[in-house]
Amino acid sequence: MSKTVSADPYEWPYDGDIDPSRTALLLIDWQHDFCGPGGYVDTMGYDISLTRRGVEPTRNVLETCRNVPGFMIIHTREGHKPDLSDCPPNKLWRSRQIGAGIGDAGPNGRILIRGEPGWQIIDELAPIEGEQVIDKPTKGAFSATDLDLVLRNRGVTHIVLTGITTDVCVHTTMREANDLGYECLLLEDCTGATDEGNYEAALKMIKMQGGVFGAVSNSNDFINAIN
Ligand code: C5J
Repeated sequence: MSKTVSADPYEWPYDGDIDPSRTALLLIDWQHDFCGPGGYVDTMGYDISLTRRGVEPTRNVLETCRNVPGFMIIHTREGHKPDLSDCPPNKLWRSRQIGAGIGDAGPNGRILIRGEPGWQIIDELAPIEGEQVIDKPTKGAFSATDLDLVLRNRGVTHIVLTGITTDVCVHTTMREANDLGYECLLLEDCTGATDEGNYEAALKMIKMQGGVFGAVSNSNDFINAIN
């Protein structure tokens, strides 16, 4: 393969062709709690059509990557232990303030609790055998997980990000990855936020300073590049 992706603010990646053996597709928190009816985001009163709209483009990217030998695929899930021992008290307090208390009972079981229906990844993007799933009590996928170790063990140096929400878990993860030296690309139609202004701002922030956190592209350009 000798391919790069048309991206903003630079043709991605910075160091030449995409090498599938050194690249991972990251699917961040495609869980019912963040894009399904009765989940955490819905219970907070936000519009889940904004967080759902990346599902189809992401499915196309996922299917494409599944057909590229050696392309690592990693899913993440945000959630807490049933006894909430891994939930910081301030995170718990804030969730209660907005009427969607972590651990409270809801239509999809206890909100953001591991093993509950709301915590599951949606069927459209569910992991299949051989794909890694990283559970995290955090917004970023690197702190409090073994994601960095898993990536380094496979020699991964480049990460393509999809997921929800753009301004929270996706951004935090992209910033962590960038600080750790990973070369990052976010696919803008494969992500969504609970607020359109935050979505736009999150994309803009990535592109400042010549790509301070990496670059931004879209599903079509990425698929065309690796096909
Ligand atoms: C949030 C996430 N928004 N997955 N989590 O609380 O972005």
